[in-house]
Amino acid sequence: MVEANTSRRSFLKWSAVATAAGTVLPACTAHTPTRSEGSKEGLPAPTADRTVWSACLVNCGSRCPLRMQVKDGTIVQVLPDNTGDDGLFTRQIRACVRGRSMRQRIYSPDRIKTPLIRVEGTKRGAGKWRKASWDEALDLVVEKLRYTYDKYGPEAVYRNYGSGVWNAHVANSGGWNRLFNLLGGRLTYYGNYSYAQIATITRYFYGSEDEQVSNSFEDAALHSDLLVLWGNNPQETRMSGGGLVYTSLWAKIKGKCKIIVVDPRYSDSAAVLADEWVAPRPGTDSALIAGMIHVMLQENLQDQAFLDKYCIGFDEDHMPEGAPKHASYRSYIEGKGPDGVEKTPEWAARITGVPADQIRAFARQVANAKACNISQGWGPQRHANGEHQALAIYLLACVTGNVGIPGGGTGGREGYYWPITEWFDDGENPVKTSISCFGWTDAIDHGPEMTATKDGVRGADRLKTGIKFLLNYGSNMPGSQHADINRTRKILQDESKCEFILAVDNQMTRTTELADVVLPDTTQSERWDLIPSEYTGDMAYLILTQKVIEPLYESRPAFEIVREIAKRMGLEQEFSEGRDLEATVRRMHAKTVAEHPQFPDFDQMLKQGVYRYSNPEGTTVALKEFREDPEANPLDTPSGKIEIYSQQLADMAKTWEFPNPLRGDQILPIPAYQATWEGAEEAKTNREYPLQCIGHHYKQRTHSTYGNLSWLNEAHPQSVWINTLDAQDRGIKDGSEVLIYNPRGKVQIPAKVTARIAPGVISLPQGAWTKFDEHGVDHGGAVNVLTSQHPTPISKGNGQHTTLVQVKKAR
Ligand SMILES: Nc1nc2c(c(=O)[nH]1)N[C@H]1C(S)=C(S)[C@@H](COP(=O)(O)OP(=O)(O)OC[C@H]3O[C@@H](n4cnc5c(=O)[nH]c(N)nc54)[C@H](O)[C@@H]3O)O[C@H]1N2
Ligand SMILES: Nc1nc2c(c(=O)[nH]1)N[C@H]1C(S)=C(S)[C@@H](COP(=O)(O)OP(=O)(O)OC[C@H]3O[C@@H](n4cnc5c(=O)[nH]c(N)nc54)[C@H](O)[C@@H]3O)O[C@H]1N2
Ligand code: SF4
Ligand SMILES: [Mo]
Repeated sequence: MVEANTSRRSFLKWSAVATAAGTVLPACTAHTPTRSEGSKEGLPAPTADRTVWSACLVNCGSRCPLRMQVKDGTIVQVLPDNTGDDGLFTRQIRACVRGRSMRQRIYSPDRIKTPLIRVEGTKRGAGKWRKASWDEALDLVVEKLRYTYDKYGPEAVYRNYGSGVWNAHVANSGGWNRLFNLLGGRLTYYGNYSYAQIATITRYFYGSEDEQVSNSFEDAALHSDLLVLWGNNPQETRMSGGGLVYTSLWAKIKGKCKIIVVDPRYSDSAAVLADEWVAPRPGTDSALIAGMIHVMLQENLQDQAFLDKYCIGFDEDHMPEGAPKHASYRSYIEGKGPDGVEKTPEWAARITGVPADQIRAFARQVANAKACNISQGWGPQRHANGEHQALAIYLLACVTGNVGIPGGGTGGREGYYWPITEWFDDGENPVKTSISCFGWTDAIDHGPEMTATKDGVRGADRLKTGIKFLLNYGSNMPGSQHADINRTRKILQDESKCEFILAVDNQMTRTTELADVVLPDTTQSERWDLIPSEYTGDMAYLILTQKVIEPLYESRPAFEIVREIAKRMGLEQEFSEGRDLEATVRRMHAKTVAEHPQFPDFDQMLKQGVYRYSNPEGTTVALKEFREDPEANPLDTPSGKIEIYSQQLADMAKTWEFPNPLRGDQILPIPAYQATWEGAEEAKTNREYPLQCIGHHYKQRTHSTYGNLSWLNEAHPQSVWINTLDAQDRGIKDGSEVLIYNPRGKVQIPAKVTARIAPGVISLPQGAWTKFDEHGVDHGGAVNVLTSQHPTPISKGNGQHTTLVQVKKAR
């Protein structure tokens, strides 16, 4: 926490704001709304003098416009979008409970008020700061940048993964990427924490460099008779009214499809949308699918014509040249492969916990549907065997011939129409070496030991140097979101490893606490930007966000911070071409309009705030061309077909190294089930840590963002979901304080005892802020105190839903 750093001027400014916020609080929480003119919400009329468009732009997969009510330079109320309607392609982009709490984030006591420098001689994370002037702080950053480039070269400079300002046209990079590129480049990362496993593995199956999305929910609503939400929870993870919370509900209410949810947790999507719930143990979906395909083969329900024409590797008659005998997927199912085990529903039931009869019934429903959209979320692939979990779900869509037809899908995530607006130009990074986004703590700890075939270094055989200059901008990785927080903190506290850490945020977080210098960014309401939609299905939009209020305290928009650094390094003209942030935003908008004249001009956007447009093709039907003519439109795989057996993966299995392999560290050429370290099967035999712990994405926060607000803590408290039977065994009652622990850490938090989670599984919603006591026990409920940094085998990504723990009543 920052104390004693606030200057008198900013203190006075702060008290004024606090008082203003204090006086208006009741307006927001009042329970006596009267329907008033100008307010569609039925809220009390705002006592504001102006309404200005802003937005919530956190990385929740959507973006929501906000209509800020401003009085005397203070935001007194936050209202959602009031344009659009309830049409499938013209929907209102209503903010969720988080965006509507924006005012509490803007005026939070955790706001960073001035630049801060860690007090010399104190440890990183000790929380001892001295207030610095902008000049002093920026000079220090410039000195450290020069030193790092001179002494270690550009590969030692790293901007950490961070999604706090995701996808804003300017704030997304904040100008940092452009600056680094002008300075000679930086070590980059590939992949992301969201879907590293599926993004990497897809190229071997469908041949695309990213995940292969499925048909959109709009398409499902109009054309499917069965929608399977497979580890996919749109009601909680896509909460914008402009996005999938709405289109999935539309599919339920107005569509003709039945909905099945496959999730170890009875999620909000299961509660709101599902006709049926299938609850496999985490990390066992590929076994469930093997059991289902066994049923289909026994009953001849597979779409053999599709498999023969569009795929290789399903059976022995369609294998690539040189593949060994009995290596096809069908041989694996029939027990003719190397393991000799037939994948009957009973076999699958023992691994997954799903009863064999339910597996049979589920298989028949999927196979007999005329058009079934299997829509895969990213929960299943955020596991130790995530790559093959994702492949197996793709496979089910292929075996049932649903790929490329209206109402069907690829087995990937629901499709979308990507916004077409202009992006800030980052320039080109001269450094071609990259690491997996999950590999940065290793690159700090032992960078030069990291190689291509062992650690997935790309663009070079090995790293030349470790990371020496770390930027955390809009990122809460070090303190909250990366795995194994205790290990991460320890690595960062060793100043001989990473020599300089810069954090740029607007809240004092568990990450900024670990930095050497902290710079105060503004919130979105204190700066200009263009914000596109993201995963919103077939309707896209653009929001012009304005500087609603003056930057609080001494904060500055990141873009202006970077411009100052560029100036000190003699690069201002190259960096900004003489434009400030507002001018940069205006220019980008002008470029968008020049390319797409249908977009309203800037003055019109100032008035209307948000501009909607939709997919010119109607709804997204993924791989339609391939389905129509696979010869003319081959996939980018070696065979041009869907590769259920991948020779490339078989070859990688021979060359990639796993020096200290854990169970599951292997590369398989087919989407077979792999038991893993800390997986479902290990849970059954591990007496010390017998519970599987996942950490779902939760309504209270977007990751850690919004996690420090009392309104949201009250609306959606942090607690650990535990099954009634597991709780009974341990004498735990609903609301009891429990200790969750494993060798990596300890968390103490109230229990939510519920039948809404499968026995043997707990879920501690990810993203909570740690609150360590003097014994190192976290009372905030941060799941990453427990998770492992061990990377997944192929993408070297984050299997953060794979963790074994024990739970007991806390004394
Ligand atoms: N165990 C576990 N861990 C996970 C996951 C999981 O499922 N389980 N999920 C992973 C996933 S999918 C992701 S995407 C990552 C997300 O991890 P992060 O990208 O680190 O996301 P946040 O925790 O929201 O942190 C974003 C930071 O940006 C800051 N911020 C917000 N607005 C601004 C701004 O305007 N300017 C600046 N400078 N900063 C701002 C916020 O205050 C916050 O500190 O977490 C990953 N971690
Ligand atoms: N409210 C809110 N919304 C968010 C975010 C947030 O933090 N809060 N984060 C955003 C971001 S960056 C991302 S990447 C997405 C994440 O979106 P997802 O990755 O899809 O979200 P998760 O909650 O990790 O997983 C989805 C569901 O999968 C289940 N699950 C976990 N393991 C398994 C498994 O092995 N098999 C099956 N079948 N199901 C499993 C979980 O219980 C959960 O209900 O959400 C985005 N939206
Ligand atoms: S968190 Fe996402 S859904 Fe909620 S208001 Fe913000 S952008 Fe919209
Ligand atoms: Mo994510």
